Parts: sequence; structure tokens; C-alpha cells
Amino acid sequence: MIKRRYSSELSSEMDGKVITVAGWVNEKRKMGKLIFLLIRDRDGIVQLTLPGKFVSKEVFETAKNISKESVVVARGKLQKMEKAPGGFEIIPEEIKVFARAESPLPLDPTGKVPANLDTRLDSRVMDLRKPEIMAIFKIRSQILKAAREYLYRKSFLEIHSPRIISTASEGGTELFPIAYFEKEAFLAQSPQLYKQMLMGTGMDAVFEVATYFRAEEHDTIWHLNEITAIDCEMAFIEDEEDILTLIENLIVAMVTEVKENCQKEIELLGRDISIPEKPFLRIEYSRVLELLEEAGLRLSFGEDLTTEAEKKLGEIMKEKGHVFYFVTKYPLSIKPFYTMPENSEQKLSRAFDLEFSGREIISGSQRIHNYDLLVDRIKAKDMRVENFGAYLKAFKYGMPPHGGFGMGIERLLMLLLNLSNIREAVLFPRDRYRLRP
Ligand code: AMO
Repeated sequence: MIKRRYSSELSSEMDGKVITVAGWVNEKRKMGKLIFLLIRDRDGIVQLTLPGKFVSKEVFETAKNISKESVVVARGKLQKMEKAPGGFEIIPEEIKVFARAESPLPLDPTGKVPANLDTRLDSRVMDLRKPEIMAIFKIRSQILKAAREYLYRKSFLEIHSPRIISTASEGGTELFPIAYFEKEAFLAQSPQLYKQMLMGTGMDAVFEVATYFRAEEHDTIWHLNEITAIDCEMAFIEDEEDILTLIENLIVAMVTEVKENCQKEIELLGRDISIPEKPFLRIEYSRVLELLEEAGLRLSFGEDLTTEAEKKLGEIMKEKGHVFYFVTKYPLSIKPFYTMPENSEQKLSRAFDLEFSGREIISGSQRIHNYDLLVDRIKAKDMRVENFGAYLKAFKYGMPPHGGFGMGIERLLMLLLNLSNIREAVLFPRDRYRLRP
């Protein structure tokens, strides 16, 4: 490794020390016999000051000819300088150019020239050089770390289920077919069937940071075709309430960690994050219909909440002081085949969603663990029982009561950071029209 210091490790108290820094030329200013190079690294910006009189001719010439965004490493004495970023500057004795950036640049990483999201995503590497854009991904990393740590503390086992599958897990239509030798195969929509099968093994609490592939044709600010999710399943639950409690604790742990460890990034984004209060409200689907009707929006029983309905509900909840709230007891008819009916009437289910300011970020349920009921429900959904042979087998020989959920990380980030488009929360998003970079 090249021995260097990050900008965050430097301060004016190191006055007089010889320091090595490395990064990209964020800006270059030339004023006669004086050149300023602003060097950007992962953590911030350091100013190199080159007074023609005090630096070697070679170093001065290198700085003079360097293009913006070139990669350099520089060694020199740190000096206190109030006007410079961080209150210090470095007078370089040596500057080495590792890679010269071509000009003009496809995108200006200083953000002085505004660009729309499509242009930014086309030049994503340049876009990610912007500190406020990189901040989103530092927060994303922190949020996943917090989730993992919380679940490990609660004795969940991290698993990896197949990403290549032979049967739909979430209903049938939204699958990406792939070429898999002579067989029919698809990219996995979720780990659903596998995490449930594991409940029959004794691994009674599992999670996966999973990729969902969804061949949905939506082209909205809320939808992606490749999604990252935290997918959990646990056995020996009493009912879905056990899962709701886990979710509350997990969300609070995740947001708390971000707030505590990402202050700089939150500031860069100009956001304010508050830690949600527990317990989150539980509100039954039928009550949601009543509230919506009072607000002038009529949905009939059995309809899923539309985007408009979710938004309206978000407004109603906001007035009542709720940011996160669970919608529970959904009609069985609109939930997947594996969902546990509320009772023998089979009208309601033990499925729920977690809403965050008018948008679903989690869905989950208690699952059916009885083999015969599961077969009935597969048939009731007009799905072919023979496609579920390996899955059903796990229910024949001892399956405990269980349940779980899937949490969309991009949706969570988008809402938490108030991003205007879900694509902002993915390094290299995949949508209907975007397969590159
Ligand atoms: P579901 O299909 O509701 O449930 O997905 C769970 C969560 O994943 C996110 N999500 C999406 N985010 C962006 N774009 C999409 N196209 C998209 N699709 C889903 C959402 C959603 O709440 N197997 C169940 C989970 C379970 O019951 O355990 C499932 O996949 O945030």
C-alpha cells in the first residue's frame, strides 16, 4: 500500500509535519506564480499550495500541466492556513501523477455544472466521486452493517439461497428466464421458498442480504428490477406479532447506527434523521379502508393499496404522528399462497406490510406450516402443485410454525434520506431501460 493519510486524519495541529496524501484533482487554480490544487480523497479535500518561489520547478510544472480529476500522490510539509479547507495546506516537495484524466470530463464531480439523473448514471463513476453522492453509499453500507450486527446478536444465521431457481416464489409472472443448459430456469424473485424450507431443519432463525430479480415493467421512481433486501425467517413463533416486534427493533437499531455513525454524511446530504419511536402503530387493513373512505378515497375489500391510497394513508398517519406503521390483517386473496389465513374462514390473513411515510418498505407474514393447507392454497391460486415438489416435501416431515419478512433496502434508504428517485440508492441500478453501466 502507498503510505498516505486521508484528509480526515489531518489537522492544523500537525503543523510542520511531512505528510503524504493521494487522490483526485478536484480543482486547480492558478494565480500568476501561485498554484492551488485541491485534492479529493474518500473523506474530503486537502489543499496543496505551490508558491513558485518555494517549490521546485519540476513540481510547479507538474501542477501547472495537470488536468482536473487526474490521480496524484503528493508529499510535503503541512502548514497552518486558516483560509484553506480544514485550516491547513500542504506545500508539496513531490507530486507524482498516477493517471492523467482526459478532458473535457463527461460529468463535473464538483457538481458546479448540474446534470440530470440519466446523465449522472451514464457516468456513474464520475458521479460517485461527488462527496454527497458517495455519502449515500457510506450510509447504505452502515445500514446493512447495523442490520447484520443486530441479527447476529439475536442469533440469526446468515444464509445464501440459490439465485437460479426453477419455480416462481412470488406468484408467477415477474420472472426473468435464463438459459440454463437444457432446463427452464429463472433468476430468483426472493429467497422465500428456501428460507421457509430451512425452518424445517432446526436452523430456526435465518436471514439473507438477498438480491431480488423482478421482471416488472414498471418505470417509476419506486421500482427497480434488481433489488437488495434483508430477508428474514424465524420458527416457533406464536403469530405474526413476533415478527412485527423483531422488525421494530431492527429498524430502530439500523436508524440509530446511521444517526450515530454517519453524522458527516447526513450533513452532506442536508438531511435530518430522527430515531423512530417504538412501538410502531399496528392498523388493520379494514380500518385503513375506513380511514381512506373518510378522507374521500374509496377502495373495496380485497383491493391492494394503490400508490394513491398509500400516499393518502401516509398523510393521515403523519397527522397522527406516525412515520412507521404496520398495516395488518390483509385479505388473504391478495397475498401469496404461503400466507397463513387468519382463521378457517380464509377471508383475512396474517400478512402485514410496514409503511414508511406512505410507502411500503417491508412485507411479511406468518406462513402456512400445514402441508394439506399449503397444497389447498397453491391450488386456490391456480398454481401447479407439481412445480412445488421439493418445497412441499419440507412440509411433510415436521415443519414448525414460522414467519418472516423482506425489507427493500433501496426503498428504506430512499425514504430515510429523502432521495427523489430509488435509482439514487443503487450504485449501478437496473431498470427496464438501463443495463449499463
Ligand atoms: P415483496 O415482494 O413485497 O415480498 O418484497 C419485499 C420488499 O422488497 C421491496 N421491493 C421492491 N423495491 C423496489 N423495486 C421493486 N420492484 C420491489 N419489489 C419489492 C419492497 C418490498 O416491501 N417474499 C416476500 C417477503 C416475505 O414475506 O418474507 C416478498 O418478496 O420494499
